[in-house]
Amino acid sequence: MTLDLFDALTDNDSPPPLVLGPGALLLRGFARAQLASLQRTIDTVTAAAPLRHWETPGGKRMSVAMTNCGTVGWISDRRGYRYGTHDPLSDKPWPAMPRDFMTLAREAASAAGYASFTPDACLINRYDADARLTLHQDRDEQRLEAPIVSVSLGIPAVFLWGGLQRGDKTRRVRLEPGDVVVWGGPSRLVYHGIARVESGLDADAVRFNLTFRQAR
Ligand code: MD3
Ligand code: FE
Repeated sequence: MTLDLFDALTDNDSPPPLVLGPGALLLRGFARAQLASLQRTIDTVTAAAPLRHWETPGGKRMSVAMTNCGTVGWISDRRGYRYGTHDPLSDKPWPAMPRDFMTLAREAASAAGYASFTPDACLINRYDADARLTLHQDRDEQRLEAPIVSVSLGIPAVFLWGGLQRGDKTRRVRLEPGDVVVWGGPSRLVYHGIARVESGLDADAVRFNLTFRQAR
């Protein structure tokens, strides 16, 4: 990627490029028309499987509130990170993947060149003004050949995009509501995180992020 391309990417006034990095495609505004209906679907899922702050294996409370839908969901506790079929809070299966979620994830993957994406898990993240997600890799999934599709809603965030080693230089990319990013191929295992959300003057404003994964 050239410096010019990166400058264009981070400049709100210029038309966005599609290629973020090898295998990583930013579909700016891809979900913009569906933001209100997606939020209603999130509210339905979180009524059945409430957002909660997982404990890390090291015993820290995550600042991001999380829940899942799909046949499996991502879980963290003192025993580690893993995917499981049931919500540990209720011992019930995670809510099924809503049809509008599945359709959006498949259309975005297809637009990015991944023809047969079939996510079995959707992780729902909620960020309040103080929430952060430290630099990490997503490697708890058994299907690393499948991409991850992420959808941003609510207030914007500063996304950290690193390399394949934790110490690699990170770049900052502003993710806005309606932005969809597809991360596959050589970018599937890049280190990434959320530096902060842009709450501005509204301390109660929140950001939601959906990540669609093929975990099993
Ligand atoms: C790049 N979520 O849930 S989405 C996560 O905004 C996570 O909530 C962030 O990182 C969020 O694990 C970032 C963008 C994203 C998601 C997965 C990736 C970028 C990725 C996997 C590999 C590479
Ligand atoms: Fe991640």
